[in-house]
Amino acid sequence: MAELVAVEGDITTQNVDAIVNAANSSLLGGGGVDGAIHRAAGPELLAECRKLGGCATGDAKATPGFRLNAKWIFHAVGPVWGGGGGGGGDRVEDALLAGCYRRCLELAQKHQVKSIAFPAISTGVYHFPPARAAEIAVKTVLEHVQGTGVELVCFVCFNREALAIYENLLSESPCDV
Ligand code: AR6
Repeated sequence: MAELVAVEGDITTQNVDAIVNAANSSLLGGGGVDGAIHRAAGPELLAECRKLGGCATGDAKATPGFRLNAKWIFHAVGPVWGGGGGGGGDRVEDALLAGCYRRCLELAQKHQVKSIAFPAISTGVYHFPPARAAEIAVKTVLEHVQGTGVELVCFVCFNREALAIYENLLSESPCDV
């Protein structure tokens, strides 16, 4: 049984077993949530990331959390909005974003993570529309969390507007699955 919640705050200070990073395919750091996580985790994180050889868009790779409260960081690479080609209602970016959430839940199962916090992947400099991204995030977690052993999924929103989107979605969904 997993509970889904939304909170407003900074993902680097969450008391969970694993936090998810919105990384780029080099996995060598950047701005936004990626920069904040590298600053908070310390320089050991970059050294560890160098060993991973990058990561494909829609995939995720794990490192220790180093100086964070979280034991694990799952580095997910979201799509750049408009970067997936195609268009219309069935965009490549949607599937790639869903892949990030699905792969993080697989990593959570592998590493016996009971609680995990996600940021709103791709909704910053990658410009994925926030409401569409949140819908994909919640739907993908609801579809894939069962059987992973994860008991708490926390969507960490960086501002009140993002929080309102998630609260609205979660009020319409079964939040205990
Ligand atoms: N805690 C929680 N959420 C945050 C935090 C934080 N400390 N900081 C920002 N956000 P972004 P992306 C929110 O740009 O769009 C990096 O340079 C932010 O408000 O961090 O996936 C990487 O290296 C937004 O809603 O990630 C990549 O190159 C969300 O996190 C690229 O940016 C994601 O914004 C990835 O872009």
